[in-house]
Formats: sequence, structure tokens, C-alpha cells
Amino acid sequence: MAAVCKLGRFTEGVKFFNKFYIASQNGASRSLCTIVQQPQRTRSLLKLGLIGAATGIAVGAGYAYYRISEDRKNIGLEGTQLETVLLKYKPPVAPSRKIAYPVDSTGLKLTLFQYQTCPFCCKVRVFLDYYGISYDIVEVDPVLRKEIGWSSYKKVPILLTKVEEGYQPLNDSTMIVSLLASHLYDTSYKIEELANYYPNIAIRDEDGKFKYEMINKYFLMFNKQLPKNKSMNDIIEERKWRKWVDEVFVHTLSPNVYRTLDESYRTFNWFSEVGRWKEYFPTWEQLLIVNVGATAMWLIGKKLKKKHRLKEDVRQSLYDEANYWLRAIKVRGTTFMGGNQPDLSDLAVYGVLKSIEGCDAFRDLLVHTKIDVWYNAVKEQVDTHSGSSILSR
Ligand SMILES: N[C@@H](CCC(=O)N[C@@H](CS)C(=O)NCC(=O)O)C(=O)O
Repeated sequence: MAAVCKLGRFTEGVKFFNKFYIASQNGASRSLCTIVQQPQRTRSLLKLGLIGAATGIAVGAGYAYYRISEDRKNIGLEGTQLETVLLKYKPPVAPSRKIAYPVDSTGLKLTLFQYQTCPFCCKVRVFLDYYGISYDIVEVDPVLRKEIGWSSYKKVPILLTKVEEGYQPLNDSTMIVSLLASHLYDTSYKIEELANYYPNIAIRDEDGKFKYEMINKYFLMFNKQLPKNKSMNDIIEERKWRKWVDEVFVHTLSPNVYRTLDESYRTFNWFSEVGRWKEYFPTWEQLLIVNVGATAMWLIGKKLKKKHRLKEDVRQSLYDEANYWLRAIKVRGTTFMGGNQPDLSDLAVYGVLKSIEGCDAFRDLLVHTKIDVWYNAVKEQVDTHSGSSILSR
């Protein structure tokens, strides 16, 4: 705000300078005109040019000032922790639908703010479905995002959990999964207590960009005792693959599903269908999301392809990464990366892939790789909530 006010004052100054300069120029040019008769059109062009240049300088200087003051502010924040927020009351947003599982014995009261086809949201839903945990869903409008207006964190998924003192929002899919898995492993750890074990620290990334990061989000809180059926090596491998999903695999998806403008429209029409946008949003809003979304994501997809160094034929990068994952499971000689049951890395890979199930890219992936055997095996485990039997043991 302060930077904008200063920019305002700066442009006022420029306006004053312009008036003064133009007035004096007018006088000067009048006397000059008697000699050379400067044409009116050239003078207007000159005036326009000067105004343009002055405005450019003003905006440039204002932006530079804004960047410098933001940088100064952020330097002071680096290494500090973002305070965890506990809401006293539930935000007044009605759930779009409720997912209720009779096998659920956890007693958790959860509301997931999501986009139905966001890979990170799918990852969280797959985790909840596998363990048969009931939850409410709030479908968020991806363009206007008014349903998460109550949150300072502006991404999805956000999982709102009912706790003793109110409502604890949990941000970031990986942190949500790690925190819930830690709670399910030892339910004496309360959700709000665990939230403090995942601090959000201000850092500057490799590109110099200031952001908040949960450095330990791949870690589960075992309280000094490892689960009986897991070795330390299993835990390290699970972490490694979950990280690969977030840092590599997921980045192959967008450039593939928004590869051409046509494909992007087909993708958004499928999103609209499974996200039930017709049901949840007025027609104008639904049309806005599809048209703005399809065009914007087609353009962004091209940038992401470059940023994540995908191959010219982006499908090939998707197949390569899927094969990399399948080869690692083959080396283990088991159905899943987690052995004869899916672990958190199986659920994460399956979750992000589920987000593109109705897209051309997914159909091509099934044809060009052998991922279907593993994919269908995880699907069966998730759809039958087979994780719930582990919880009740
Ligand atoms: N690291 C986050 C990433 C979440 C994320 O990037 N979500 C996207 C949707 S797929 C988002 O909300 N982007 C902001 C937007 O839509 O404006 C997570 O794992 O949850």
C-alpha cells in the first residue's frame, strides 16, 4: 500500500513537471514557429512522446522502489517461522458434498477445500479414501477463489480439521498427508500439536525467489519408535519417491494435458464435468473458468515445459518418468513400492495421475507404458479403503 501511495505522489510530481515543461515549451515553440513554422502534428507527437517517456520512468521507478522495499522487508523475514493459525469458528462456506465411509473409526472432522482435478488435491483425497476417512468437500472456483477468502494461504488443497479449540487449517498436500499419517500412527498426538511440528520457514529458493517452505514435510513423526513392519531404508525410500512426485513427476502433467489449445479445452471440459462446475457455479462463472482456464493454461503449459526441461515431445517425458517409477518397483519385486500394500509414495503417484484420468495424455500413457497393472492394483486398494483395516489393527 505504502509503495502505491508513493507511486501516486511520484506520478503527481511528473504531471506537474509535464504541465510546466509543456507550458514553457509552448511559449518557446510559439516564437520558434514564427521562424520555421513547425507543423502542429510534429508538436503533438513530441508531446505524446514526452508524456509516454515520463510515465514509463515513473512506473519503472515506482516498481523498482516497490521491489527494493519488498526485498528489504523479506531479508528481515528470512529464517523466521510463519505462525500457525487456529480459527475459532468455521468459515461460513457450505460444503459442496460429503464423503462418508462407514468404516471410518478415526473421529476426525475434516473439510477439504479443493479443485477436483488438482493433482495435489487428488493426492490428499486418495490418502483419505484409502484409509476410509470421511470428509466434506468444498469445491473452489479456480479463477475467483472466493471460497478460500478466509485464508491467507491462497492455494489448494487446504484441509480444515476440527480440533478442541476451534479449526486448524492445514496447508500443502504433502504436509497434510505426513501429519495425518503421523496422527493415525499414534493418535495420542493431536492434530493441532502436530501442526507445530511442521514449521513454515521463510527462505529464498535457488532462483532467489522469497517463499515459505515446510522443510520437513516429507517426515512422519514416529516419536522415536519406527513402525514394526518398516525398516529405516523403507522409510527413506518412501520419502525419496514422495519428493520425486512433487519435484519431478507432477511437472510432466500440465504441459501434457494443455499441449495444444484443443487439448486444453478438452481437458477443461473434463475438469468441468468431474468437478461438477455446472452444479456448483453459475453458468457465467463456469464459462469464465473454462475459457480463461483453457487459454491461460495452454500458454502457461509452454512456459512450464521450458522451465522443467521437458522433451520437445512432452509425452515422451511423461512416459520416461512413469517408466522410471515402474522400473524401481520391478527391482523391488513387489506389487507396490510399499511391498504388498501401497505406501505413501504409491498413493502419491496414483493420486497425481488420477488428476488426469479423463485426459488424452492419460489414455496415451496407458497405451505407451505398462503402468495400468500397477495403477489398477492401487485403484482397487483405494476404492475398497483397504487402509482402514490397518488402522483398526
Ligand atoms: N505444494 C502445494 C502446491 C499446491 C498448488 O500449487 N496448488 C495449485 C492448484 S493445483 C494452486 O492452488 N495454485 C494457485 C491458484 O490456483 O491460483 C501442495 O502440495 O499442496
